Amino acid sequence: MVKKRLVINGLSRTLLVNPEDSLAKVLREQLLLTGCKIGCDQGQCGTCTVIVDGKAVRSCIMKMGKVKDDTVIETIEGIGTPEDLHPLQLAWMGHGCAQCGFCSPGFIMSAKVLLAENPSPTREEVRHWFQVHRNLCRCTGYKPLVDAVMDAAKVMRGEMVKEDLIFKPVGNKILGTSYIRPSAAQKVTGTWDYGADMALQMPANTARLALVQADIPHALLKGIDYSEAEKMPGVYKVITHKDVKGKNRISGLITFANNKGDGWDRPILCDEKIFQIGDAVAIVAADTEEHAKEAAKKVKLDLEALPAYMSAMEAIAEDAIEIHPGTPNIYYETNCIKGEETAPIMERAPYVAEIDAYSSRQPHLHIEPDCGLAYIDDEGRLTVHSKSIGIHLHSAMITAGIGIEPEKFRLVQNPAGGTFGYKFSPTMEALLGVACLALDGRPCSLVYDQYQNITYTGKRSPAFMHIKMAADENGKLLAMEGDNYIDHGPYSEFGDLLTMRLTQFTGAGYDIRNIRNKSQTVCTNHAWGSAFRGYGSPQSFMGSEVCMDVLAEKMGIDPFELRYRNIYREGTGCTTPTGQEPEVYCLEEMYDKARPIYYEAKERLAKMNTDKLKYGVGFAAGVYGCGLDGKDGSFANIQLNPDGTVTVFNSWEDHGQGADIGTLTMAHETLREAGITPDMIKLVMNDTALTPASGPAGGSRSNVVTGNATRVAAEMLINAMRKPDGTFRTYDEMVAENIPTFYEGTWVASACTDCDLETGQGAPFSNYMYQLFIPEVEVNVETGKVRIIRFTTVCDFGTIINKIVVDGQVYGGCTQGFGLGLSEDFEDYKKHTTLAGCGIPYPEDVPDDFNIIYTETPRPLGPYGASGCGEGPLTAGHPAILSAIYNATGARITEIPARPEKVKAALDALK
Ligand code: MCN
Ligand code: FES
Ligand code: FES
Repeated sequence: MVKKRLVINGLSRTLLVNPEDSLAKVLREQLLLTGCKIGCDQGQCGTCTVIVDGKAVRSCIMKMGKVKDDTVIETIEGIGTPEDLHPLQLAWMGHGCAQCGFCSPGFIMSAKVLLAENPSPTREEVRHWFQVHRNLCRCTGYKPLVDAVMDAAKVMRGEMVKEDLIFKPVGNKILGTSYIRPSAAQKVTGTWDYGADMALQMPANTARLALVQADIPHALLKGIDYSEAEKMPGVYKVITHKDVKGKNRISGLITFANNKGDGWDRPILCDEKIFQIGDAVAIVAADTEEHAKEAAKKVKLDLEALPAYMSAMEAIAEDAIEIHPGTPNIYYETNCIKGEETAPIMERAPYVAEIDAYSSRQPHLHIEPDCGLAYIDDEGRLTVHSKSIGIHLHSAMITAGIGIEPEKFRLVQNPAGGTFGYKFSPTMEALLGVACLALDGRPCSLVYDQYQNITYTGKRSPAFMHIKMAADENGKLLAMEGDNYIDHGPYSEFGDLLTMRLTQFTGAGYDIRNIRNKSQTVCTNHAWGSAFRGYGSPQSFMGSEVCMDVLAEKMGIDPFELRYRNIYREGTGCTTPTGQEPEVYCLEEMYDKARPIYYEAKERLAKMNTDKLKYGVGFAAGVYGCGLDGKDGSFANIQLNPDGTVTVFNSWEDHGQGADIGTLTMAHETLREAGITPDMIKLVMNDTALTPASGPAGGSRSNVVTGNATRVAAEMLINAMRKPDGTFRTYDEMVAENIPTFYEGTWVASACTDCDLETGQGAPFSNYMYQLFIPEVEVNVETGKVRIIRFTTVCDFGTIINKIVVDGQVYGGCTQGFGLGLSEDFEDYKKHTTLAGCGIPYPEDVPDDFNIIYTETPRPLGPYGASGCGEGPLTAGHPAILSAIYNATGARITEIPARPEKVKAALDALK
């Protein structure tokens, strides 16, 4: 131990510290200054940035031994108060920069130093500053952050007043405006406590957990020896499958009856077999995290290695053994069978294109590592807090496995630092539940490090797409065929649903009357497949959008033109691939807006080419459905309080997208009729003990489905409050007249139908979102490096509920599409284990010239005309980038990510 005298947020403090500990650890664990967040703990993400003697420092890599006495340290907690926020904090709120908010404190501290050194930076200088300080954001695409710094700088130079940083509503209306989300102030002050922060606030007897994980992908588990581990310092218990009181399985909830598995394929703690690297075999519970981790290293596993199938093609080979004995490795097949037989059409058609394409195992790269905690609550319920984005769904998936009655189980969502869908899979929840019961109810916490977070959370399932399309002389699409495989990893959860998305979205956006498209789900030993923003559509469009480009090339027409000739148009009888009538016809207007931008870029870029640098523009279109298939529904409750305020209860889980502002706005738009203002609406969200089953926040369904349920609840209350003369009753008047003050709103997509299991035909979604992507790229032909220099997107999400939220969804989602197209992957268990190693885009990888154009076609079944928006931006940006690379160089790439070596190889092949 050493004694240090430090000046922290203006006050002198004497601390006793371990010189080997990082500054971040001391700030967080000794001083509970948890605004300093740990994303990577290895200097790659900047979430831990604090100011040390005037410099922006990543405190996770600064050892206390190096921090001298009298060092002046500033953290986010020291730069503003709720009444007097720093201009950067206000600007962060005003520009919607705090989506999940996990990166916000680090960015703000970093920017504060920048503005101290350079009060008038250019946008490029801001971007470069964040780049060299390794500030990462996974949600915002960076542009709003640069906007915020530029505005804060103006305020600090006296050119703008603080008040103008925040949107203020005119009158009592917030729908369609940039009203600030309720959680914004906590996020920018570092007081929005994520799971790892809450874990630090737990009582002294809390058990800290560490996992014993498999280091090979496929094996028989013949024994677990934890005799040495048990004797290690601080250890309370080593928990194995023998301690699990229930079935020890997570149910994958088979969605479709023709699935060959039963969904009970995933152990909570491995008992007979290891199915993938990282599988949890035991949990060590100890007094500190360090003790738990040290002891975990002492657990010895007796494993008999089995052949490992690391891709779909390996797992379907004839000699491959069944990964789950009794269930074939290909366990699900879906077919899109629409219109006439396609083979004769293909034969006759003047133009046919056929491609093989590969869509990669994209990692989610949420910056907050997975984490959670468990305890027994005051009503004796096993209570788990986690990042779950489906609290009721997950309860149903794990209670039997843990061995607890559903009514004795409570799941609460913590503030989440981004999930992008991986939290559709309930792993952490089941491990915590098992541990808490095995420890006789002792509270416990489990926090992954970034390595575990990357290697042991679900991934986007790779797809091998084989697509064939035919057109007539005029470029009218005649037919489409497909034969595709999804590599879903070892666990079946939602694998059938994902594969069904290939039936629903391959070829979507175009009037194709005849389709035969077969897709199969394959069990492998690589990372398990979980939901990821866009869910099935990036794979689908990697097939059909790339094929459209090749078809246009065969016909000698522009790919934009081929698409335009085939889009959904009213009165033509066109339908989606599943035979559903589009709910609106907005594509023509969107293409009309895109056309001049695309052609202007094409002409301009062609003139910019040099020997070394080639320029091109690409185009692709994406469509996505809002909802779970068929008659998706949701619940939301509302209550009028004695003081005239209103409380809304729902389980619209928040990844960071803005469930809070969504709920507030949906309720307010109706309640405002009675003079209720936004500050009179309280939100109670995401706790199975308190909030109704609104369904998971996946499939971009919440704005439509839970938004509608919230609207309906508000309408029920307003109708009850309305007096015959048109004025509204107060709470006291309601009580006096015996009128209930609590209402349960519900909404169901009643016009929808499930897709037929034989043909895939049906009307699965009440609403769709539509988006066009126009990237402009620069390709260095010497290195193969591709840079996106400008990006335009045209979107239709129906009525916009909150403008900065939707802008933020588009910037962030498209940026993930850039990563998908160019850099991100999780394939190699040695290389792809850090945020940087997985290819996450840093600020300078994303263009600042990033433009969003909206058309707002009201949706008949959307709340106030709104559709969803979360997933549209990650549908088809990547084929658009490949199309731009082709336009620039003539090299056709059909596998992502198009990393430099792949582009270089394609360029060399041209020669
Ligand atoms: N919205 C709006 N107007 C519209 C449509 C949507 O203002 N016309 C707002 C909604 O109120 C909501 C947000 O946009 O705040 C997204 O709405 P919606 O598309 O309904 O999606 P969900 O709320 O169901 O959120 C889930 C969706 C998915 S599936 C993933 S994955 C995802 C995403 O949203 N993960 C995210 N966005 C994310 N954003 C962040 N920052 N972090 C994630 O992990
Ligand atoms: Fe410190 Fe990532 S840089 S936590
Ligand atoms: Fe930046 Fe979520 S807001 S990581």
